[in-house]
Amino acid sequence: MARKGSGLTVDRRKFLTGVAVAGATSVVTPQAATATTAASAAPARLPSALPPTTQVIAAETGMPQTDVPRIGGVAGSDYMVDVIKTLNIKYLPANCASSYRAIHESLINYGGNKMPEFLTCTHEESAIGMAHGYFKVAGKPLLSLVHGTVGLQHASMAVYNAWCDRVPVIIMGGNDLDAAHRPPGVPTIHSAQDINALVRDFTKWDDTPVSLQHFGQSFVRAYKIAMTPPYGPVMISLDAGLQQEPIHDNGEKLYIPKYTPTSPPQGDTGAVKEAARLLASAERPVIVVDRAARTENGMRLLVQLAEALQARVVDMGGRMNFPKTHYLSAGVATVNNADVIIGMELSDFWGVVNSYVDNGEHGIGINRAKIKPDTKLISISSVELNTKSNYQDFQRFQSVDVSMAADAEATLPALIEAVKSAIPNDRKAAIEKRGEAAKKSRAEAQARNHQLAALAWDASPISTARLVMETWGQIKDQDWSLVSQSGNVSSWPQRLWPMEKYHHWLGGSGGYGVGYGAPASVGAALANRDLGRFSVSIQADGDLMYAPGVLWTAAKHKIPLLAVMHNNRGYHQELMHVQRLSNFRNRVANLGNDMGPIGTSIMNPDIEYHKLAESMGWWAKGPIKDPAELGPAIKEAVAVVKSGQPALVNVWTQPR
Ligand SMILES: Cc1ncc(C[n+]2csc(CCOP(=O)(O)OP(=O)(O)O)c2C)c(N)n1
Ligand SMILES: [Mg+2]
Repeated sequence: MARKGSGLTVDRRKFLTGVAVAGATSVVTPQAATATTAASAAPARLPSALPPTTQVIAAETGMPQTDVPRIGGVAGSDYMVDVIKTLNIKYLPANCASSYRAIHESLINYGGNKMPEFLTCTHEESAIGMAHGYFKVAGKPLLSLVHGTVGLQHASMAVYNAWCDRVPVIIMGGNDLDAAHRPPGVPTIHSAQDINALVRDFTKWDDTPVSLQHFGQSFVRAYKIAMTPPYGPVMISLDAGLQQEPIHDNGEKLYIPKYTPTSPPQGDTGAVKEAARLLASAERPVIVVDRAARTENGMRLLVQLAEALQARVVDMGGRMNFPKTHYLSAGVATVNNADVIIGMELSDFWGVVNSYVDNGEHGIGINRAKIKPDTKLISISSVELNTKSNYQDFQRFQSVDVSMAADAEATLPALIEAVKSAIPNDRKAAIEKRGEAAKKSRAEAQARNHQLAALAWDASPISTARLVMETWGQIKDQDWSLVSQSGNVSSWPQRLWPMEKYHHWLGGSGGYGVGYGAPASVGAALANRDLGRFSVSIQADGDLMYAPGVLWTAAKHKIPLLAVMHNNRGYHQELMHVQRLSNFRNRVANLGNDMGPIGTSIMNPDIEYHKLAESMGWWAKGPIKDPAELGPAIKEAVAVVKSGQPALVNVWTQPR
């Protein structure tokens, strides 16, 4: 390679090799460029192209600077990694971005890519969705990093789902605040005054630390707030300068604040007593639960409360709250006859005790109370401690008789004791009788479910009941976990599978933002992998197509997951909306050449999901249209998953 002022002509190939070795930090000196070109002037000839600019000449011929600047001191982001490591966060699903390059570099080089381990994601929504699913199995939050503006914009729906589902996720967004010194062009376009504003309405807390010590406090505080029930996502804006600059010695010694978990809020003693009195003296008490069991222990406590009262339990399904196999497990219609209802962590108390019919007589909804006017209502809800104004996840206002702003699981031990001591001796026989009646009606409901499941058993495309039961037939001997059910398969798993362990069902998205199913399944499967469990998802077609790249992340990081597709070739939920409204307006729906109103089908061309999955490193099979082929295909897939790989079976299904 030419050296400064050597006067030699430059061999272009050799020069480029040199630049590549020197790397992107190489800088050339313009003086050298001038000297070299002057000395190597060739005989005049007609130009065949535009002459090179000064910069091009310099880049082609100049001497790479050998004294590349190095950091003088310890990187600020190394301290950030030290702080993060104290909280034992196992994984960091993220899509890379320059605005957080400094902490990225520290995490993988200084931190050794352990605790947390970086998981390469192809979309920010996938990263947050994975963290969401992971928490519901592991009970521990993950950290994600995003490009503060565009990355956070991509992530935002998944953040909203986590917010509505009361799931903690710690998000940090890179941002370059210093307008006078940040690089112009793209880094400036990707900066904002306040990136957190984008998600402020649906995060529990956010901060923008301006010093490293401030970061230390913010990160531990963010973790603590996220992990105090009601859980929720939190956001930290990470200034590029703060990450990149060395730690300044200003006489202050950086320290890492100690994290102590906050104990969850319990219901007030007087309110607990009053609730117990109402429940103990009720004729037909009903317990309704949604996100009541935060842990396995929550389930155990709910069984104790239900058995003490011989009260039926309606599980709204936000979590696995109560064993489906228990004789006191009941459907939501049970509330109609109740004289006392206790609702625990309900996302929609109004919706439990009222019915609403869409597209009513005048094109508007019709509301009807389901319960009697004198039915007493008790509520335990931690979400009341954390209400925000803008997004309407708090649902319609429901008046209740006893209202506790408290965590249900933390309140249950006191409530169980209070109920036991409030039951008078002369009521015990009547309470036992209630249990007998519950056993009978549950057996009848189960028989009805089996009859209904048998309908269209041999249909092609395959019925959703058959899909669900063929899957069950192949996984029942595993320590299985249904990590997600996207789309709608008429709740057949809940109706037919013997769900009784906390990890048998994880609940839905919370915010009903479609696209949750695929990433949340992968995140939950990751947590299950580490616990030695078998993960299965029922994967809808529409849900998968929002961001299918998460399939690649599962294969890349060896996350075993069985995805059985509910491929009804459409957005069936929306198909029904447009169809029903067309009926209401006395119009024949315009189907184009598809099976549903234009805009609601995913067909012509039909997506070959098995090929899509295969292209990203999955074992896959399909499309399965003949129900007789389904069991054997799933069996093969189960063997693959047990060997540690993800597998997808693309099944053509009935709409619902
Ligand atoms: C992000 C987002 N976009 C659009 C919707 C509206 N939406 C609700 S259900 C649904 C259909 C989803 O299709 P699929 O996952 O295949 O389930 P299916 O209804 O077909 O069973 C859509 C588009 C939504 N809830 N979230
Ligand atoms: Mg669909």
